[in-house]
Amino acid sequence: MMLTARSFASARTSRRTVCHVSASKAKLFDVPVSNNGARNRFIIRKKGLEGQIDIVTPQTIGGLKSPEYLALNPQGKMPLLVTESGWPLPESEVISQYLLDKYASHSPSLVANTPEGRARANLATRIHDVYIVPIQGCMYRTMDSVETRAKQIEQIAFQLNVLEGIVQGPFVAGSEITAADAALFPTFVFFDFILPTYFGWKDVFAGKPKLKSWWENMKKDAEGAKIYEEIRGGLQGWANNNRWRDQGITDHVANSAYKWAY
Ligand SMILES: N[C@@H](CCC(=O)N[C@@H](CS)C(=O)NCC(=O)O)C(=O)O
Repeated sequence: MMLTARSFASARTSRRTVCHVSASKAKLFDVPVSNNGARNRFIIRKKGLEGQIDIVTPQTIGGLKSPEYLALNPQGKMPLLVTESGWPLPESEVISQYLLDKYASHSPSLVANTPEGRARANLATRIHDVYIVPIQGCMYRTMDSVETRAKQIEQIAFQLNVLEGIVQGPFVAGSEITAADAALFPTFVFFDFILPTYFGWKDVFAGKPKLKSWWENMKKDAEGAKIYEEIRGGLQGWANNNRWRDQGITDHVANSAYKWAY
């Protein structure tokens, strides 16, 4: 994913942060449009951990592909948590689970209170991470093959139906918000913004009443609303820069030999 021009903190503030907090305050490297990192931002805010963890853009140390960042995360991806002891921990779901564990005494727990609830949350997160995240770029990245893009859009439609069968309501694992809601919701902001506008979908939630009701519940949540605004703001920035035209996506979707809308 491309870095958005918007950042959480001004470069000046962030440079200052990098200098003085390294030994005492953890840092999450992320940007507003990043759906994977949004699950960690959601947890940090829900648990009120802003005093313990700063959220800063990777640009503060030269960007995702800079030697400084790659030394911390060789994958060159965000999010990345650098703990208070200076340990770099990548991978958003691993970071989420670490935050739940490390800050278990900060409510809400964001963990379901039955084995079945926890399994349901883990299942939804796993479906999202294994079958959706690796292909989400088909919605907004340049791709050589129109056929591959079309197959991946079809796969997203399929996985939405799988998730409809998993979500319990009102939240993924039942009555309480868990880390699974934090993981899925940001990606649905992508679906909701991109699929109708650029791929001709009428309604991402058509025929999926459980997901529809969950989506509305999440948008009403204070932290959910904040994530919604952050990601939509980033996507709107991409739209304003004609991203979908310039990445050749509009041309792909104009090819009526393939199905794009579900
Ligand atoms: N499995 C990783 C995926 C991380 C990922 O793909 N992050 C995106 C932003 S949401 C990224 O850093 N993209 C930049 C790139 O790949 O160059 C996770 O869950 O943290």
